[in-house]
Amino acid sequence: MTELSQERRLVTSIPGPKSQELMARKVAAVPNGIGVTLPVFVTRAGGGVLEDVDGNSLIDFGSGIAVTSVGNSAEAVVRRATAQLADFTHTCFMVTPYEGYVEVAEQLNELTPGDHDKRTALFNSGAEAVENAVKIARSYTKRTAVVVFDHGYHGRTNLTMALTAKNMPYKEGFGPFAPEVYRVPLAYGYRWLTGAENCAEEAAAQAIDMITKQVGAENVAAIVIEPIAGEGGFIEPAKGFLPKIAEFAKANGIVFVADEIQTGFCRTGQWFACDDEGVVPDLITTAKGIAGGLPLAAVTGRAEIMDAAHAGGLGGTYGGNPVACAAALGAIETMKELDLNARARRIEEVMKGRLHAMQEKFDVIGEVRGRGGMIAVELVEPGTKTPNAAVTAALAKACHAEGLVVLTCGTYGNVLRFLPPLVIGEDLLNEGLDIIEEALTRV
Ligand code: PLZ
Repeated sequence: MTELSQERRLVTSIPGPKSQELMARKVAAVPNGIGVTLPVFVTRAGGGVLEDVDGNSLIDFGSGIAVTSVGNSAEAVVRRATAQLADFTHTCFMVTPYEGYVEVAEQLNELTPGDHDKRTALFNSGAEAVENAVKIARSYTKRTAVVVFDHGYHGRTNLTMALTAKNMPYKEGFGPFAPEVYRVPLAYGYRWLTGAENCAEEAAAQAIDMITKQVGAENVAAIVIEPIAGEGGFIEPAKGFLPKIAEFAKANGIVFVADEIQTGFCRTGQWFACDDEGVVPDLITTAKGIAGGLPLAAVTGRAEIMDAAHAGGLGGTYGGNPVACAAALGAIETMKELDLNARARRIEEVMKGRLHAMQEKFDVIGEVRGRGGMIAVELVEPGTKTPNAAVTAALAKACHAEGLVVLTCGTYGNVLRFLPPLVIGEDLLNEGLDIIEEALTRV
């Protein structure tokens, strides 16, 4: 097959006629509830581009929501997964095991924060990993309550909907939700009423006060937090907040769970976002970037906690599928070989440089934030902090029309986020930023 050329190329309007035809078939065959951000049907993808059925080539600032960090169809992922496909596709690890699963577990035990004795269990999706982290924490602590945070996102299954903060579109009409879930404040510096300087201290004090007074620390099995809130708006908790919450958990026998499903595996310029403040979680959930696009997820954590669940208490038919495990080993190999942490930090440097300059020029940009290849702008009504969802949607639409895939997020729908594959070329990165700048000029 010919090499995908790393360029933006528009030969039709976006979406083109063939994509529109396919979209009509989608509407007739797939339910409404499965939304589509940009109705362009993809035929091939790699590096920093997606090619569509009409022959357009789009710049990818989404990575399929932070998944293809190593790029689509990365060489080592394809090589290892292909070999595994030819050998065997499935046995069920719980029936007759295979080495790939154990190797992925060993890699995760080594790469995740902390040098304590660890174990890893594999699953299929992020939500399933979070569900299992809660099961494990409850089994270990013999407690039931779970504490989560404002702006948190943890999935779409029943328990993880309960853990997720935002109602629309994730929860509306889908209740009742799982009980014993309690939500506390997150240190969101930009919107903290008494100012960003006081945010970490005050937010942690409020969170701890709510846990001790409203729930009772002795009833809490787990505190589950994203070290950078992803879907909620790429909110980096004010420095000092995470360590304070982790300390509180430790002092009270609560399992501290870092949900690194979006932030993990080099995305933020470090193996895991918790590394940034030296926070060592008891359990860590991973998925997305772990396997270069194949469905795989994991719970990794302290051996004594992970081993608390009785034999046969955890699992699933497909968890740690051999092809997905082979892909994960290929993805991890690629991350190490190409030093994707360094690439992510370079992406941050380029993006923040350009975006801060745009912030000077365009007063709809309230804040530029994020780390590594996980960067966002929060858009506001000029001169205020009032969320500007309309301008956010218009900007995304303008970028899409020019062949740049961007995503929005945020509790208030006013955050434009950028998650390029970490292997994207710097020319494409800059071209994408040019498109964003032009879009800002026009809206
Ligand atoms: N935890 C931190 O980011 C998935 C959601 C896309 P699954 N985020 C993308 C959508 O709208 O459904 C996510 C996450 C964090 C958990 C999850 C859930 O992971 O693999 O989508 O189940």
